[in-house]
Amino acid sequence: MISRQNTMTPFTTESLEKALTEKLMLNFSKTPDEATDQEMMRACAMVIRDVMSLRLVGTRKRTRQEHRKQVHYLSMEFLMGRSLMKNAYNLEVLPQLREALSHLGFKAADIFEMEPDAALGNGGLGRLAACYLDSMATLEIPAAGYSICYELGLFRQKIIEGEQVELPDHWKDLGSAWLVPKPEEAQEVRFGGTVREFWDNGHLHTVNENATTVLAVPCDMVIAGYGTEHTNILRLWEPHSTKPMDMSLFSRGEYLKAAEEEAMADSIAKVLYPDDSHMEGKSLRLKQQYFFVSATVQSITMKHLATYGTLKNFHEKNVIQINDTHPALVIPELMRILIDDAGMNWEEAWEITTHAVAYTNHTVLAEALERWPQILMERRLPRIWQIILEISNRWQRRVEEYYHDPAKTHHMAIVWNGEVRMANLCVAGSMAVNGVSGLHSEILRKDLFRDSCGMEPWKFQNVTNGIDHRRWLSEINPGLDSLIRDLTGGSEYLHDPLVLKKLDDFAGDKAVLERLAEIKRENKERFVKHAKWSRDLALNPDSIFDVQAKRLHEYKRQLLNVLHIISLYQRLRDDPNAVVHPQTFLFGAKAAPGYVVAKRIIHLINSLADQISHDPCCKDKLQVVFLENYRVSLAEVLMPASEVSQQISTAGKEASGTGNMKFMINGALTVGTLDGANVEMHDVLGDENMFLFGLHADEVVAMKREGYIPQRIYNENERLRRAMDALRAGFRDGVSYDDLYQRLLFGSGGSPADDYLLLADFQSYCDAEKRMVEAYQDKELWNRMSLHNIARSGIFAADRAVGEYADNIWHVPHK
Ligand code: 26Q
Repeated sequence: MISRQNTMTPFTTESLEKALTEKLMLNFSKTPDEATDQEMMRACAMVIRDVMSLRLVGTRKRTRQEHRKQVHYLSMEFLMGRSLMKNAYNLEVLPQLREALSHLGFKAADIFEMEPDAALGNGGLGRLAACYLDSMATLEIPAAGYSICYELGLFRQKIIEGEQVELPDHWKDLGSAWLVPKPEEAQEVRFGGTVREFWDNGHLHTVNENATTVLAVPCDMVIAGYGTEHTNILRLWEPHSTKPMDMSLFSRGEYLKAAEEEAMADSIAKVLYPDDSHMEGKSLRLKQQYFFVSATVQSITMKHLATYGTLKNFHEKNVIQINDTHPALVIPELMRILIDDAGMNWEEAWEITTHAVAYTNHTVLAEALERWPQILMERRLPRIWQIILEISNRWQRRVEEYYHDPAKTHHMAIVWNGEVRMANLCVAGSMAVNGVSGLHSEILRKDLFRDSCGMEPWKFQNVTNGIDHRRWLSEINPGLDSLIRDLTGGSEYLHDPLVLKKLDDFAGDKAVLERLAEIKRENKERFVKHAKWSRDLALNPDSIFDVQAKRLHEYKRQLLNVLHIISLYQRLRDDPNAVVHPQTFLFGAKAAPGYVVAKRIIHLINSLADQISHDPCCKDKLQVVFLENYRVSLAEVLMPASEVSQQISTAGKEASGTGNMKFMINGALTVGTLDGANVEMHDVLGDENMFLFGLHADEVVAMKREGYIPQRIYNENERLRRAMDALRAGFRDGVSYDDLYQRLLFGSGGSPADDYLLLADFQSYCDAEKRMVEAYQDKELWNRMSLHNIARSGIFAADRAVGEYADNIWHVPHK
């Protein structure tokens, strides 16, 4: 029995049992034997939250007293997943919680399973923000995350007759257990109306009249660090209409205004936009952005004023990190507050703003870069529009004076052709601009932002992404965690992920390699059980678990994976000995609801899965599985069970990737291109510990420049041609995929033929897959490679990445 109690562990099993029992009685008037799993989950959340809230008081007090600089991390997305196990882990009470629950007649696993994922994000960018919250708290950085309290998280995906169907995700029903509303800290956000300027006392004043006001009420989620009492918050803004609708108001104008405000408040936080690769200039999205940005900047500046009595030192005590351009309106909003509310002049306000804001870019895909119609800005945010225009004009003058080159003026412009280019606004208004992997940052410097970089080279930095290794290894893979503790002499790696390097010393130790294999086997069996229980799938644990789990996008090339599987299937039909080791290909992917091609690819994967599962010649040799509703909690069972990680994007397109790191740290081997952070994985692993293939980023550019003709490859490569022809004909369900075939060979819908060079990389990919299967035959070799992957994954910890932000961009001290 665990009954240790010190300052770090706030509970013994007994005290936790008592606290849970009390919570159940106080809140639900039930004893533990009367309570449902749901009620118990709520009680757990409340008890854990109480401890964290108490710690928050201490952290706040210290931050204020010591006048410490604060980090404000603004993101439209925080893909938090579940919190109960994570919080119990960070408070170091997870074993006590499991035991207490069992004493009270509950199964801990069932209670954890009750919790819905907080899916307030699409994918990589949102999950990154969540991992960084954990590291900022653990590194004892005074920080807060800010976003929107969406009513519905990312859609739930159902596969019906092979196709994706989207269902609403009502995460708040239980997920709200972690939220604490703070109505007394509400802020008013104004939309529309007109701007009136007037002189008073020799000062020009600006007021926004007849605006529609929405009240922003914070709902705070407490974030506890690991092994520290330091605690931060994630502040999610919830829109409310300013006043309750007054039916007795007969003044017509007032009545309609009230109705308008109510409608606006109701719509703003309804849904998270489910598209992570295509920018659409939707008015509601712009309202969402300004809503959370304005509330955040008002709340930060107000608190700063309360402590320091002035905003003149704002940039010395605050840094605002923006997660891509989505919160870019912080720049004009901070300018507005400094000028209109604090009475500063332009130069002074600009100096403060451009020393307080830092921008992280997450994509170079042209279609994903935010550009907003000027007309929308003018109407919805008239004062912000004026400020953007002034920023744009001044920036343009600087560029002209520096370059005297109209081409560069055009390229670097903020307002151009009736549009506001948010990336250029961010570059102009930030003190630092960073990419998220070495290659990506280089592409930003040399390509996307080359002219800005020529003028202000000091702004451009790299911070390679990282993942929360406590969640993505220790918490979800207890077998591996215990092996690491045994081999490295304790839990030091949890605070210092580079300690994992010690595992390299055991590369020649057969017993260690065998234990590693046993752990993987157990995790595979756990996943098989989970798949059986949750989806009634029958998986073969003796097969290679080969996984591609990520959002569905053409640049990520799930279709290349499919073409290879089709080809393998054809070989198997020709020759029953063609498959040397049984293989299971697992896919997890959501497609943006409006992305027709991505949805077709999901359908194709399901058609192929169906074909293979009905063909007796594939039995115990080949299986394809589409995992429905891929999300954080599913990734948590999938990663530890994975053996092969597919990271096969067209080189130059994937900014970093973070799934690649989660697979690596769980001992899966990567089949991948030299793209994003794969490049840095290759730097530490070498050719011998991963399966590289395909064109390099510069070769991709050159091939496109010289005129890429996929039909040539189709004509010359018989293996490819057969696979493509099968795609065109379709499978036993009778669905033809001629559209995808045409898109690859001739282009469609305005896209050039094979825009992502699948055909160019096909043969090289097949060769890499072959090398992978050969390596798998040599158990010892495979296990050693797997060990090296885990050993060298330490640099991909979020603690390292956040440490770099703190040192090089935020200039704040950390543990
Ligand atoms: C923009 C405008 C309008 C509507 C939606 C959007 C939007 C929303 C989400 C655009 C992009 C996103 C998300 C992008 C994203 O997740 N990018 C990924 O970020 C990861 C973290 O840095 C990287 O590892 C991935 O390579 C990158 O694709």
